[in-house]
Amino acid sequence: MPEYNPNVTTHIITDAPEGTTLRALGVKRLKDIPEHIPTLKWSWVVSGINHKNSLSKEEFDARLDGDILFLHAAFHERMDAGRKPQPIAAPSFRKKGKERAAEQNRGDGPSHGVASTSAATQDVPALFSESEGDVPAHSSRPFGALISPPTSPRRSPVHGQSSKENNHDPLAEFYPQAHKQRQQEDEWSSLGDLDADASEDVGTDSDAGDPEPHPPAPRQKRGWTCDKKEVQAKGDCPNQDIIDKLTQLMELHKAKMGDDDHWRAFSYSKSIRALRNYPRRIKTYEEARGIRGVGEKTAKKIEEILQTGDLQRIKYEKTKDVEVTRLFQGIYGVGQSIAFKWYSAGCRTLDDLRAGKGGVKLSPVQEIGLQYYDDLNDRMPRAEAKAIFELIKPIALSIDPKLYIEIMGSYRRGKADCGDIDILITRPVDDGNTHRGVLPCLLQKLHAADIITEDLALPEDPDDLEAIYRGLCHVPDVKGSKRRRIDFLSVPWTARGAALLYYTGDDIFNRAIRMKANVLGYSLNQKGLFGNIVRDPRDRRIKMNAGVLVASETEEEIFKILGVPWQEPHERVRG
Ligand code: DCT
Ligand code: MG
Repeated sequence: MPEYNPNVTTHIITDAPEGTTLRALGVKRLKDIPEHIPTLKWSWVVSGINHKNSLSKEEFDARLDGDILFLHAAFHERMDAGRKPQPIAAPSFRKKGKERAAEQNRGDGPSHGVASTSAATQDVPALFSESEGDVPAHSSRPFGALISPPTSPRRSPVHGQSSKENNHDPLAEFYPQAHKQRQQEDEWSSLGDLDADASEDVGTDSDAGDPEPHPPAPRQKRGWTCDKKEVQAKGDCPNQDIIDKLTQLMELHKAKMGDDDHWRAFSYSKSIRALRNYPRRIKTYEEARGIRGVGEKTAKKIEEILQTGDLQRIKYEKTKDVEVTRLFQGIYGVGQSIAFKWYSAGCRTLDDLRAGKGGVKLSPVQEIGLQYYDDLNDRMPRAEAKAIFELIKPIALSIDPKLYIEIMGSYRRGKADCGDIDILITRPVDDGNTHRGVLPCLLQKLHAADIITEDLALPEDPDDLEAIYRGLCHVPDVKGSKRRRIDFLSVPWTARGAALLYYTGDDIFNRAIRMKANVLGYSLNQKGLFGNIVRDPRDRRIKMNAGVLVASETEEEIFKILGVPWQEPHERVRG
């Protein structure tokens, strides 16, 4: 949430000391926080990530609802907070009160429920998740259920118009929230494979844990990232050298699992964001200190960079564990905690892993990742992606000439190099047929043609119209051709526009357009734009198909309804 609002907030997540937390919330004492809102440590969130798959539904619900909250209480004084029912009349469902609170807030702005002073989940639409909206493949969203967009579409004054046609952008006030979401997701992604017990109580004043030096500034009227075609080029920032050094330091902390590394990385990301928006070259410590989001310790580091052009702390933090775990995280399917596990088992090199040193055992997918380590850490030239796609397309059309097969991702955005090949498969249904069964047949033919070489993830039900396949491919009959990542995405014909939009990206553009959709009362995901969003009363998750489908067939109609000016794929570059 951009601001703490006790009428809407369901949980407060903080790993910061009491003073910092109170400042972030804008309250004087812990007592000022209502008893129905628990104040929890990050470990509560992580406990859900770690155990989601192994817990029974009851156990998992208990983690969400009260019973074990005290274990993760951020402050002793608030141990029991949240374990008593809310003081809002809620005759039929325990959770109804929160829903009602969200409804009450609906007229004022976005109704997200988790307030966080460090890092918490944000509203990330599910990515081809189960019908109840599970953890998306591209991002981590363990407790997305706690966060709800409004349940009915609120028409904006600019509904259906481009913001260019209407000079006033009524959504500009939510722009800072878009930045926060990205920042918090970045924090999540640093957890990598998500089995890490990465969170610790870092209740001490950390090196970089700067409290906000000033009260929140008035909201800036800037508009939505997705609405603007021009984006400030990286090189245009007058403080880029400072940002680069602080980014290095942030990445080093992200790669560590020390008590307060997570918090430090978060703090640096906040300062970096503030510096990106600062229009002038910083000249002094005082000037740096005066920027909202830059605290005392970061300002001192900025001063050091200004005076020496360097930051000693980077050398200090560049330790063996960081180096090794980074190396291990380059293996497909390996995140931070697995990398640390292997490091702790005594492995220091890829050869150590190959030899199974310290009893380390890799999964079949990690084995493939290790075998093609260099290939998979390399981006392919655009021409290679094109060549592979041009081999695949005729094979697909030989199965069914009416098939629609399109390459998406960075290739469709016109990028000169691609990390992988993202392919959409669907088929018009006007003749009464569908593409059911095409994907398994195509995969089998691509294996036979030596284009697909290894499978990484097969669809649960390959005959489903909606399925994802992940694997490796290469250009056959070319000596030394590298292994490349390839994804196939099969979707129903009616969902092709939403799928194209999502898988074309880029991710920043996607995030911005989804947030804009949420604020307008819709939910946008790779299946479509939905209105009248309803949540499952049992677990508060948004039912994927529970809303009313408003648009999904073409990208154009989705843009139009959301009031986003049409942009060609190559114009959707925001990252
Ligand atoms: N996507 C997203 N959010 C993410 C990751 C991906 O919305 N966190 C969307 C946008 C791009 C699309 O999915 C395909 O994902 P990738 O293949 O990972 O990204 P890409 O833009 O194609 O970049 P790359 O060249 O690295 O593959
Ligand atoms: Mg891609």
